[in-house]
Amino acid sequence: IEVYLATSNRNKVREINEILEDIDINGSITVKYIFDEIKEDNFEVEEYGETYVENSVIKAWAYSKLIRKPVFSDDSGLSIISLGGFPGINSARFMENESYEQKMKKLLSMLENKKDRTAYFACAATYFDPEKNILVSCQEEVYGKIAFEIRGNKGFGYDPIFIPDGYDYTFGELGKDIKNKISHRSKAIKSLLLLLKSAKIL
Ligand code: ITT
Repeated sequence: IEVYLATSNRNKVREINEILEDIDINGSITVKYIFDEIKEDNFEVEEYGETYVENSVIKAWAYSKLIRKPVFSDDSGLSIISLGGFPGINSARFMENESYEQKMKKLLSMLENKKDRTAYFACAATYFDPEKNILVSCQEEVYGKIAFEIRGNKGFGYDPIFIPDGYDYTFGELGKDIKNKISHRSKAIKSLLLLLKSAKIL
């Protein structure tokens, strides 16, 4: 089966397809990048929700209008406990016009006088079928610590400052095989597929 992913972020498409490689739900399943098929240069979704799940539903609903087919969506972010969960659902919008290097440097400087470096990545995954009106969402997290410096260049976004529990390296150093075994996105996609399979939706 092929399902469109309601996102403007190609990294998510790549990563979810890597995760789906080992999964069999009545055959193989892959996600497709909507903007490879539909050219909508000015398409933007306002993510006005207050939770990851709400924002993933908002994206699934908005993108399904573009293609009128079932979609998956992903809303995710990094929450740092001693910063009150910041940047959280604002992980993409925080310092929006700066590079991820600048964004990570800023977070490291905000942690300079904090003892607790606990953080988690969260991912809400949604499936929405606009014709049958089926909506299924779930959320998963991976806990860890914020590193003392930017380390590694694998992955994307905040991966080079996140050290998952049980490891001494950042997601930026660990690479896709380990990341895709334990990440928030991998757990959320697997939970979503389990829900869809047990409800006989997929
Ligand atoms: P769409 O909304 O179009 O899907 P986006 O990149 O804006 O794309 P989000 O609103 O979900 O996506 O924001 C997620 C942010 O959290 C984004 O800045 C990512 O860099 C960061 N993030 C999410 N998952 C991550 C991961 O696995 N590794 C590193 N950073 C991640």
